[in-house]
Amino acid sequence: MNRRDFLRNGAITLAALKLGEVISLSPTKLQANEIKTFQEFNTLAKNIKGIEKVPSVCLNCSTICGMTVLVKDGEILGVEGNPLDPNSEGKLCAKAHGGVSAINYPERIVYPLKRVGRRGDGLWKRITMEEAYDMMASKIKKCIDDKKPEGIVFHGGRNKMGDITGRFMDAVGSPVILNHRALCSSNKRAANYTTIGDTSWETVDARDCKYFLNFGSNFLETHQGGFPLLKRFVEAKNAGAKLVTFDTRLSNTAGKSDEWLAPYPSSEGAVALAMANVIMSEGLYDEKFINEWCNVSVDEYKKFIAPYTPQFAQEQSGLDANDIKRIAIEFAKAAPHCAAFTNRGSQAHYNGLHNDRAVVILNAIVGSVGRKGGYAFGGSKNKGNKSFPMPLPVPPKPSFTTDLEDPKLYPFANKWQKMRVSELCYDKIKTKKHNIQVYMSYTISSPQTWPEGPQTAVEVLKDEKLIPFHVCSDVVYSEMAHYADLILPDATYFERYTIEGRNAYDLIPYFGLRQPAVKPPYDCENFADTLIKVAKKIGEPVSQYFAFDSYEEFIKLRFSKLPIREGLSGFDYMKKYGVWVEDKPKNYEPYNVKLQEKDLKDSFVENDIIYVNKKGKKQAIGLLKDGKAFRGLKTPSRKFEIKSNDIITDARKLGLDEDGYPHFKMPKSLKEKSNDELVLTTFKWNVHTQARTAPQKYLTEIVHNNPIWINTQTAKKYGIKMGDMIKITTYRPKEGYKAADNEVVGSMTIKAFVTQGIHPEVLAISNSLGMNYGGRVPKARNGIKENIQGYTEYQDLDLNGNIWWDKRLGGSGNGFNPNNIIPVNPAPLAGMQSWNDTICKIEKV
Ligand SMILES: Nc1nc2c(c(=O)[nH]1)N[C@H]1C(S)=C(S)[C@@H](COP(=O)(O)OP(=O)(O)OC[C@H]3O[C@@H](n4cnc5c(=O)[nH]c(N)nc54)[C@H](O)[C@@H]3O)O[C@H]1N2
Ligand SMILES: Nc1nc2c(c(=O)[nH]1)N[C@H]1C(S)=C(S)[C@@H](COP(=O)(O)OP(=O)(O)OC[C@H]3O[C@@H](n4cnc5c(=O)[nH]c(N)nc54)[C@H](O)[C@@H]3O)O[C@H]1N2
Ligand code: SF4
Ligand SMILES: [Mo]
Repeated sequence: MNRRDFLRNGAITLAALKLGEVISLSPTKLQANEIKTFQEFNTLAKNIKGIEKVPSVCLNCSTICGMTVLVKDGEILGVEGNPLDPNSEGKLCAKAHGGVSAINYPERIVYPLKRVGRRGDGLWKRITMEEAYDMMASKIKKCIDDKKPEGIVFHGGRNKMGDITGRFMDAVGSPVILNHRALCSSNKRAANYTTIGDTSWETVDARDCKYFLNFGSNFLETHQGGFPLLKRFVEAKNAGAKLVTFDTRLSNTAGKSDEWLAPYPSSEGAVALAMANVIMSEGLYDEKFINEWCNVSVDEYKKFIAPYTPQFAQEQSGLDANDIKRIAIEFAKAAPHCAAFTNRGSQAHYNGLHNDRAVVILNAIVGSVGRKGGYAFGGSKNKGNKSFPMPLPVPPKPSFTTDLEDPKLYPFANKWQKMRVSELCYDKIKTKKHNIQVYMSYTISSPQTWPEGPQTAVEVLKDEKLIPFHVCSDVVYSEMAHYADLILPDATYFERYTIEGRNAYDLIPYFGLRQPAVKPPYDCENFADTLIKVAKKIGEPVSQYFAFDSYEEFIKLRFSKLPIREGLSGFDYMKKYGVWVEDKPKNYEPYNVKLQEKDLKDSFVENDIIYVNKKGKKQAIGLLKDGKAFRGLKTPSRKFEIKSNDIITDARKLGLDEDGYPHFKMPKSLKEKSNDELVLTTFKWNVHTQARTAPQKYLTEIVHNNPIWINTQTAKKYGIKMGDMIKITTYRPKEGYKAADNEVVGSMTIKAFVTQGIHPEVLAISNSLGMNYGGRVPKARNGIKENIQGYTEYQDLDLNGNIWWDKRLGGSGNGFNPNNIIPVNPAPLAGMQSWNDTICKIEKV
C-alpha cells in the first residue's frame, strides 16, 4: 500500500488506527466530509440492575469532590456524589456529570502516536507502547549519561500526581519541574504565606459565618473548593448571613450577593486598607487578638493605616467612601463570625500580593482568624511523607537549581515549596540559556492557557532546536499534543489512581482516593504507570527507585501506615469508601495550642520564639506567651504578620522599596490609563474548566461562545450594539517585565455582549474556548465518523450533525481564545501573571 492509502482522515478515526499507519491530525485535514442531522440517541441502559458503585474523586476541576461512579458491564453510566466526602457532602456540579463524556469521546487519544513530518504539521504514526517507552527512556538516559540531567524538563498542570512525577524527576536528577502556579494563584498564596504562614486556600468556616466579604472570588461558579464553600454558604445565607462582593463584573456570585460593588481593577487593596482604617478609628478592632497574636502593635498599625482613608479608596476605586465605611463597620460588628477573602479578581494584578494581604489582615484586626464562623485555615491532611510514607529507597533531591524553575527575579515563587514561575518559561527557553533535551508535558496546555500562549508558547514548542524532544501525555489531541513528537494516551480520571486531599471545609482533616472505575481502553495507560515502566527501561541508577510493578502498588505502599479500620487495611478501606476522615475535633485556632513536653525537646528560645535545630537549620516551632509555650502561626515570628520581614529581605535583593506593610500602589498602566483606553479582564465559566472541558459535549453545548462583556454606556459611546464585532487592541504594561509605552501586543475581533453588569472602564472575556484542536466538539464542527468494524462504542451520533452551534449551520462557532492578546505580565516578588491589568483600545468593526 502506498502512503496515501495509509493516510487516514483526521482524529475521527483515531480508535481505528492500525499499527504503523499514518494519520493526519492537521486542522485542514480534520474537516468533516458531510453534515448530517442527528438521528439516534445513545440512551443509558434502562435496566439499572447490576450496577456497581465505585467510590472515587472527580477531577473535572481542582475542587476534587468525592463521587460514586456507576458502572455496568464495564461501562460507566454516570456519576453521583459520594455522601461520605466531608467537603462536597454527596453533591456534584454540572461539570462532574459532563466529564463522563470524555471516556468514550471518539476523538480521544487511544494509541501512542509518533510524529512523522515536521513538528506541528499534524502527521502521526501509530506505534506500540513498548516503542514509546524505549523512545522516552533512551532520550532521558542520554541526558543522564551526558551528566546533563537538567536537560530533562517536566511541565505539569492540574493532575495531582506529584508523588510519582516528582519521584521520577528526582530519580533522573533534574530539578526542572515547571507548573502553572504563576498563572493561577501565586500572589494569593504568597499573601497567605506572609500573613498566616499557610499557603493553601483559606477555609471560611461558612456554616457559622454571618458576614462574607468577598474581594474578587466567584465562589458560586469557580474557586478552588468553591463547591463545598457554595453549599455551606447557601445554608448560612438561608440563616441570614450577608454577602458583599467586589467584582468588576456581575458574576453569578455578585448577582447572588446582598451588595455588589464594581471597583476599578487593582484598587481592591485600597478598599481593604480603607476598611481597616475605619475599623481602627472607630475602635472596632480586637485589641486582645492584635496584642497577643499579631506582630505589630495597635499603635503601629494605626500609624501605617492613617493615610488610607475611605476618601483615598474612593479616589482609587471609584466606589463611594460612605459605602466603604458602612461595610467596614458592618463587617467588624459581625466579628468573629465574619471572613474577608479573595481570589483571582484581587490577586491577579501587578499589585495583587499587597491587595490580598490587605484583605487577609482585615480578619486579624477584627479577630476572626481561626475562629468559629471566621477566617479559618489549616484543616488539611498532610499528604507528606509522615502520613503517607514514600516507598523506599527514596531518590535524593537534586542538589542544584536552574534559573528556569527557580528564577532569581521572583524569589517568592519558590519560597515555601516549589511553586515555580513558569509563565515566563517559554521566553526564557527562547534565550537558549537553558539547554533542553527532553520536554515532558502532562495536563497542561500552554498554547491555550498561557498569556501570549498562541504566539510565544507555540513558537518555542514548534522549534526543534529549542526543544529537541517533546513527549505529551493527554486524553485528546490538544493544543499541546499538536506540538509534540510523541503523544502518550493517558487514562482519564475515571480510570486511574491518585491520593487526593485539600483544605477541609469542616476543619477536620480528610483525604480521598481516586480509583479506576473501569480499565483504560485500547493502549491508554495512567501516565504514572508509563513513568514506572520508562524508569525500569532507563535502568540504574534510576530503576532502583521504581521497584514496584504499578502505580496501584505504589499507592498501596503509601497507605501502609494507615491503621486498620473495620478490619480492613488502609488500601482496602479506601477502595471501599473512597474517603478517610480523621477522628479529630474541628481545627479552630490552630495557633492557640499549648506545646507539649515532647514538642519542646532540644528546643531553645530567642526573643520569645521557640526554635529547634532540624537538619542543621534553625526552625521556629512556637512562641512564648506569658511564659507559656504555644504553637502560634507558621510564620517566622509565629505570629500573624501584618508586617512581613520576608518581604523586606527579598525586596531588598531586587532593589525594591518595601517596608513590610501592604502599601497600596496602583499599577502604572492603570494609573495612567487615558479616556480612550479600557482595562481588559478575564474570568472562568461555571461549566468549563481551563483547557480541559471544551471537548466534553454536554458542557460545551451549554457554553460554546464567549463574547466580550462591555458596559452599556461605554458601548453607546463607541456605537456598539449587542452582537456587533469589536476590534480589541492590547498594549504592554508600563512597568515590570517587557515594560513599554504604547507597544501593541495584538489585536482580535470579538463579538460584543453589551450589559450593565460590568464596570464602564472594563472589558471581560472568559477563557476555555476558541480551540484549534481537540476534535469535533471544541472546534464546533459536525461530521461523520467513519464506520469501522469493531469500534462501535466510539461512535457518537451527536457529533455527526447535532453540534448546532457549528458556524456552517449558522451557529456561533467555538468562541475565542483571549490569550492571543493578553500580555505576559508577572507581578513583583511572586511572579503572578497580572491577568486583569491589560490596557486596550477598541473600535467597532
Ligand atoms: N485568559 C485566561 N487564561 C487563563 C486563566 C483565565 O482565567 N483566563 N486561568 C489560568 C489558570 S487559574 C490556570 S490554573 C491555568 C490552567 O492551565 P492548564 O494547566 O494549561 O489547563 P488545564 O485545563 O489544567 O490542562 C489542560 C490540558 O490537560 C489535558 N487533560 C485533561 N485531562 C487530562 C488527563 O486526564 N490526562 C492528561 N494527560 N491530560 C489531560 C487537556 O486535554 C489539556 O491539554 O490557566 C490559566 N489561563
Ligand atoms: N467552573 C470552574 N471552576 C474552577 C475553574 C474553572 O476553570 N472552572 N478553575 C479552578 C482554578 S484553576 C482556579 S485558579 C479557580 C479560580 O477561581 P476564581 O478566582 O473565583 O475565578 P476567576 O473567574 O478567575 O476570577 C474570579 C472573578 O474575578 C473577577 N475579576 C476580574 N478582574 C477583576 C478585578 O480587576 N477586580 C475584581 N474585584 N474582580 C475582578 C471576574 O469577573 C471573576 O468573576 O477556580 C477553580 N475552579
Ligand atoms: S466542583 Fe469540580 S471536582 Fe467538584 S464536582 Fe464539580 S467539576 Fe467535579
Ligand atoms: Mo488556577
